[in-house]
Amino acid sequence: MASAPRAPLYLGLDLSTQQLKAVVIDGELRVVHQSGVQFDAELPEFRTQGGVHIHTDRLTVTSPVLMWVKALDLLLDKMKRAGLDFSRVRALSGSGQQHGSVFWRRGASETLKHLDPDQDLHQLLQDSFSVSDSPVWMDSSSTQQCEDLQAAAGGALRLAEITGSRAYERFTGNQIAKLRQSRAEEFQDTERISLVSSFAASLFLGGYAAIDYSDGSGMNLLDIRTRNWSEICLQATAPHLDQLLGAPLPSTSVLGPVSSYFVHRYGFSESCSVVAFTGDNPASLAGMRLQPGDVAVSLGTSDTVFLWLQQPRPALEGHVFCNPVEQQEYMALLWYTHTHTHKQTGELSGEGSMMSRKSEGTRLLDASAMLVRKGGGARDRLQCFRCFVISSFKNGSLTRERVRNECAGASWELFSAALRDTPLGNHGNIGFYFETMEITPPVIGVHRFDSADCEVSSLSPQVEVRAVVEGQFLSRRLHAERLGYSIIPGTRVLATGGASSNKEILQVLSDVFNAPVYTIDLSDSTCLGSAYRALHGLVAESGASFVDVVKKAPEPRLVATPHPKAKEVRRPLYDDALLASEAEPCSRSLRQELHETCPHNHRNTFCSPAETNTSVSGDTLRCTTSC
Ligand code: XUL
Repeated sequence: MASAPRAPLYLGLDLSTQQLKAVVIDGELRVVHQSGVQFDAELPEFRTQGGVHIHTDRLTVTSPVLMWVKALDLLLDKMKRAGLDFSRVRALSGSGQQHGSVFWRRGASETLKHLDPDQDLHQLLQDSFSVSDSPVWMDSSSTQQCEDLQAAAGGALRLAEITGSRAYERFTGNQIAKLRQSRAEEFQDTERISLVSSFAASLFLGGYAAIDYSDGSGMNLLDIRTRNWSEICLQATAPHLDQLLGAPLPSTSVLGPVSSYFVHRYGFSESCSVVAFTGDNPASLAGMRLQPGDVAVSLGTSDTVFLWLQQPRPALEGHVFCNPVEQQEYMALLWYTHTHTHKQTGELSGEGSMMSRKSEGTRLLDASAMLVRKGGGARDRLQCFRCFVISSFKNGSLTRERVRNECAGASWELFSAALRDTPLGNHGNIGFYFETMEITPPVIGVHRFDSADCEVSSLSPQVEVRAVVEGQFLSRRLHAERLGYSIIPGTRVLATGGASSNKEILQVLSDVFNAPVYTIDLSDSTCLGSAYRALHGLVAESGASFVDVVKKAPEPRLVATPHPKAKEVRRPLYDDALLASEAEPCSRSLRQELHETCPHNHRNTFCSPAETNTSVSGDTLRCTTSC
């Protein structure tokens, strides 16, 4: 049933790595409009690949901030041409790729306040950024800053206790520290630092938007208990940083009405509310409406696995994020089990022995219990605690696309046909495809193995297609299991993101997880989650819960059930090799050095107990390739 002509609408946006998208829903939660702008194809003047520039060091990854602004001009023009009546939009919210940062030049806040509706935003804002190339989540160039921050905070664990995560290169605080050191002049000229999400919200507000707690948890700067910037982290990162960041706010906050620029240029109502924008992963959680026992797999530029666990199993990798929809909850709890020991901090004794790893796990469990205890008995809270676990994988859709281009004539139809024509288990052929430094696990390398578990340099095109998809999903499943995922009656795998519209890929997902796979009608839960959050933001202050507000949303659709033989397909080689690759107690910087100094000149190397030893900075590292 179509909505009444004047019925209110809610707009959700997502500024992701490769595109800017919008979804509009009505009060019945029906999708009434969708639009998008692809950066590479529709804004070729910025010369991005997959929406980013990868610099010559292969570690620095940025996106032109003006490309994002111009994409918003294009998107709103498209929506207007498609006949969307902006005056009906009661509230809008959005999300951005997590961790990325925008540096506003001195004077930009004045410019934002007085935007001339006769001009495009990208013209008006062309001089408003002190740094034109924004660091994004794919960047892994701030290892030194990570080590410095951990040392200042009293170690990786202490930092995790404060901010929810040990130091990660892509996390914004470490990117800010790197920029302050390497581009002092631009840094001096900076008036405000936004996340990608709060940057997009600022455009709509006509003023600087607050960073929300949930996206703010991905910066290594927010104290997730006090929900304020951590003094220790601020000081270790940059002087007067709190002034550059502004005060963080709950993710459900209404930030204010839309700026008069949008009222005059596009016909928005003056009373349209801007609800705080958040990160793409928190927004996706909102869009998928995860339930206990579910595992959600987002198949986008990065692949992300979200879990809702009643009892998290301690592991050594992870992020705790504040919950984006329920103010009193934490969204993500991810434990880490492998030791990124930074020797300077003297954090682990016993050189990563099983004992020391076990005790680190226990300490993390204690830290979590401390978080959980807030406001109630630990046991009770632990049981009702909304424990979302997130693992991020950098080698997602870009890797699948590369294999599609090389092995399936750049056609998704041929890619799907290859999956149909090859059996589950791929006759024992398998591959690891970590083309860029992975996040989980932090390794790099492409390795293919035949049915005799011998490393081979190539596989036939059809077999390669299945190898990449099975390999990726086995890795996702393995990490999910290590975090406590197990199939229980009623377990659902919820798939979202671009590749979730491909039936054959979802069949492999179902077979590998040995559980039924469901999708929501829209392949993109992030935008939908933003539209839901816009609606919820209007009533959150009065105490309405998110679950109640979205209960009318359509149920996910069953799209694949596991093959009866799925249970029998086991990949011990894959599991062993991946677990072994993570057991090595060496720091990421050493891994990178290894990459450069492998005596056998291998292009693709990663740490693992294998035959060959090589010595870097006094630490024993190993090259996995059979030399
Ligand atoms: C999450 C992460 C990625 C980005 C992708 O920590 O780095 O999932 O959010 O946009």
